[in-house]
Amino acid sequence: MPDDALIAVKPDLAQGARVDAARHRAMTEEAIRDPEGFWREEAKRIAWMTPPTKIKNTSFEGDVSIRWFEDGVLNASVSCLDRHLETRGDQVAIIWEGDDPNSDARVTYRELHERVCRMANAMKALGVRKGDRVTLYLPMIVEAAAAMLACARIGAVHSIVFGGFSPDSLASRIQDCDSTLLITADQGRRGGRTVPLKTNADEALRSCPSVKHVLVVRNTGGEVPMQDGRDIWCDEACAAASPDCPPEPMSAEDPLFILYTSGSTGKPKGVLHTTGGYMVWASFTHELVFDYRPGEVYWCTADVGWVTGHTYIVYGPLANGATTLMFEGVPNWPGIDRCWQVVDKHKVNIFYTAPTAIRSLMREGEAPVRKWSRQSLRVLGSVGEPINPEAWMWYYRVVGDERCPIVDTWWQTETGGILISPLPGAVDQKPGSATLPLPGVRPALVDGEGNLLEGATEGNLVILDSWPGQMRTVYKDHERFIQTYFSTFPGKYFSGDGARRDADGYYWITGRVDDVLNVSGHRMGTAEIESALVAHPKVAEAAVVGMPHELKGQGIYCYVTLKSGEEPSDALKKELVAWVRKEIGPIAAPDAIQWAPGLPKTRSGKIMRRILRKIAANETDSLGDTSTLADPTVVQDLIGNRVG
Ligand code: 6R9
Repeated sequence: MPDDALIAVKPDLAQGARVDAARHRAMTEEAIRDPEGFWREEAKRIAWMTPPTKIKNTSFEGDVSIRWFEDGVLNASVSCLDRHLETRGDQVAIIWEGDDPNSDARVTYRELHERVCRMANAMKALGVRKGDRVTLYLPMIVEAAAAMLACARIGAVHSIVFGGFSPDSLASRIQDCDSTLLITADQGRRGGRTVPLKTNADEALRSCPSVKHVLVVRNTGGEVPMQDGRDIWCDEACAAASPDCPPEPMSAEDPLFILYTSGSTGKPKGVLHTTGGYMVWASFTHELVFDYRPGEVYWCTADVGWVTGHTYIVYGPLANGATTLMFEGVPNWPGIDRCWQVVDKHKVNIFYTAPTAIRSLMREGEAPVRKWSRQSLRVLGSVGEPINPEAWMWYYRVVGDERCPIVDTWWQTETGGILISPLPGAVDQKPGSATLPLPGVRPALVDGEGNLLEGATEGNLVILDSWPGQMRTVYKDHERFIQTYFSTFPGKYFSGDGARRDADGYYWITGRVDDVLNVSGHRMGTAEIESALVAHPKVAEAAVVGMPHELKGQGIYCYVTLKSGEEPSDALKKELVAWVRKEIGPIAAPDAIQWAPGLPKTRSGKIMRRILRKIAANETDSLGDTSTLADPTVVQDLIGNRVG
């Protein structure tokens, strides 16, 4: 697809939009010209006990200090709950759709408020105080959102560990932040199977002396052992607790949550977000990027165990008084059409998912999508990895019937919320491009030495100045924070991603820079080659890594998953090599293609290239940590069928 393929903003969308092109330009200019004034105004979108007078106090130099709205006082749960009671107390806050298509629930703002207050009081009764850390290990049930907000209510810092993580991963995350309380459930449900959360938690807690109590949500009703004195049923504790819980006054820079995320090296980092700036950013970006309008049903398919679930299932939508859909299940169970069935059932207006999900649905063809009306859909979103133009077009053409704009949202756990994305009513889209920065975001591209690059070019993606939603530190390790994000290019935040900027100033994220190949002195994004492969009609998914190559420095090693029904053959390999040569140029011709029935992915759907690089390099005795893989058996299969 040519770069200049442009899908213009539809006039009807621009008309009713929260932000149109003119407003987008004005906001962008204003935020650069007068950040203090701009953010002083935007801060009013959330509820303050004491409004801030000091707006921005940030430095990317030296010790790196980031403070926003620092003399403001607030409680995040008030913005998400209390302030809506008068205007929309009986509006549905959360639609819960169970794993089983016959189970769902609706919780109004008033009901959610009461549930949160009861849980907050139950936590208080167990001795949890402001500043204490509470780990959440929960399935996608309403209690997960309630527990987050209950922590916020009393000033406790939540740390969510994705329910698919192993007991070991849970234990190390509890140990790092010394949580005193764990909130979990008897079991979770996903794709018709149960997940043994309480049993996993028991195993983890053997090495977590800091945890004094465990609140256990009765979810499946499955039989689980309860340890006397330590484990308490959540429903009983909440029933006994008062529904009245005054919100704890928090300083804007008091921590709201910790979320562990893996970097390129070492153990997962505890990314720390604070209260005021994060809430402003969550609300601002959710409203602008999804063009959220009152009364609409909004569905983000992420899990609350990831940052996307924090900002775009709970804090952003609830701060904006939205109806947010929480889905317990998986996109392909009981049928491959589950997402569209849910869209029709709940009349979803805004749908936000990951490219990996789109590609796997695309693999099954159009019929399962066409079976459902999807008439309610208005805006579609993508997040988590670069979306190749073919998947983008399929999403646009088949899922959105060429009616819904696609917002390809670039951001990271560290950024708290979206930084680069089109706005549905303001920014023309280009398939595969995250397009332009949001107002107040100052991205730039730098070369290897940190020199700023101008115009249409390619380089390392940095951010020049702070935005309110930025992480403040690595929990208990500020040195690592500085080291990881501010030492490669001193004075600038380094994202770890590479990007291209075209003549229109649009950004095209090429992937992590550690995934960039250097073939005969030519730099190439693995995402570019993957995108070309996936554009072939027989290819469902592809992952490309570098491998040591005598002549070229690095050779191109491709793992290719074919669409169902397609047969692997040597002839097809040749065809694919020729295809990539044609799509990108001879320099991109793959040196090796391996058929991969499955790719090693984390449970959030990210391909673990580190492992693929090792297999390609035939260094399979040093694969490193594979504990975060969704399906570890995939790796053995790939090793057994290595090429070359
Ligand atoms: C929100 C989230 C962050 C990394 C990021 C980048 C990749 C996310 C993207 C994207 C291209 C997009 N990424 N969104 N790449 N286009 N729209 O995913 O956070 O889990 O911390 O991952 O994901 O490489 O650096 P996180």
